[in-house]
Amino acid sequence: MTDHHLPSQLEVSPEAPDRNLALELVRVTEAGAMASGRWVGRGDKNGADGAAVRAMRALIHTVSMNGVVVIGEGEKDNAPMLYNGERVGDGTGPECDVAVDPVDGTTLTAKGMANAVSVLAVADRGSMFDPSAVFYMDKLVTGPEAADFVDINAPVAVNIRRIAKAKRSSPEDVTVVVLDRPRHDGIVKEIREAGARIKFISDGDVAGAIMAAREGTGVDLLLGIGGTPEGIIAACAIKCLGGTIQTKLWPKDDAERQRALDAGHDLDRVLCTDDLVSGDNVFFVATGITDGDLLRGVRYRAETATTQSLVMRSKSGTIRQIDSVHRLSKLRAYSAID
Ligand code: VTB
Ligand code: MG
Ligand code: MG
Repeated sequence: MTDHHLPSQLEVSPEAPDRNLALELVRVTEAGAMASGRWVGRGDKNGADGAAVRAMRALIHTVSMNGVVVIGEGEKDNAPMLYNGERVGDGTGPECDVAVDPVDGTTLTAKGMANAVSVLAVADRGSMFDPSAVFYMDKLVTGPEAADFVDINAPVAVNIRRIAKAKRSSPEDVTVVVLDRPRHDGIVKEIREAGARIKFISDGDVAGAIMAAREGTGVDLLLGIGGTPEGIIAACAIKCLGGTIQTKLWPKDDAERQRALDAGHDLDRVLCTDDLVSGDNVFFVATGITDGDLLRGVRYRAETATTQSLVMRSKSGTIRQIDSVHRLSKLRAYSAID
């Protein structure tokens, strides 16, 4: 007798639901957030960062992946953990690139200000852009509605008008998130002249990029110069959310410009989402450290800590928001201020 409920091999292979690595990765950013969350407001950004790094490194080795850190805590000499080139994961499964920012917003954490997050992204081996040549990049991020109408080489006013049109609104309705830095005085003026509104952030343009791409945040566009590693991590998020990130390397001085040219970079080239992370097998997770526009920060109570995380996968496009309750007595490792 044939059993009609048993699928044949052929039926299973192409369409079978596979594992969503992000659901394992989220434990790592939860651990990072819970550890650095103890440092909120303590005025010690290195303490906050170090706590997140140690907690994440302890947990990342439980994740079933064969990972290499390509965006991490810098070169081995300066950072003994989660350094570029470090192998992470339990060593099983396909090779992958790992980008980690244990705390995006160490100053935000040290001051107890909004939007500090712990982030981690994973993609196929060799798919992430190497950020080492240039420290900063110029960035433009917007969500799916307006993605096809923006161009980082166009004037700010043109992009704002096009976003307004795509959203059937007017430039006055558009809100742009910008890192509050003197280097942005020019674009701030242009945004104001175009009639749009500005939300300044003091740090944390990974969260800023997600706000620009995500529906319902009140932010339509991110503009300005921020860290190159954060640009690639943001591209991983955009891969999952839809929308676009367009960037250009932005050398901070002549020496860096020359090094980038010597390394073969074309500084006029626009690097878009797919140039920053190729393929469609990207996982992105972020856990809130402090309360923010995207995620609630870590809350501690007598017995428990709660976290909120964004868990996304490009292949399926699933966006999960995960609220977790952690029982501290069972999790001494991440709850200690060490
Ligand atoms: C941004 C932001 C980071 O650095 O990349 C920024 O996302 C880069 O600019 O949170 P500055 O050197 O002017 O700070 C951070 O603010 C800190 O890593
Ligand atoms: Mg950091
Ligand atoms: Mg950072």
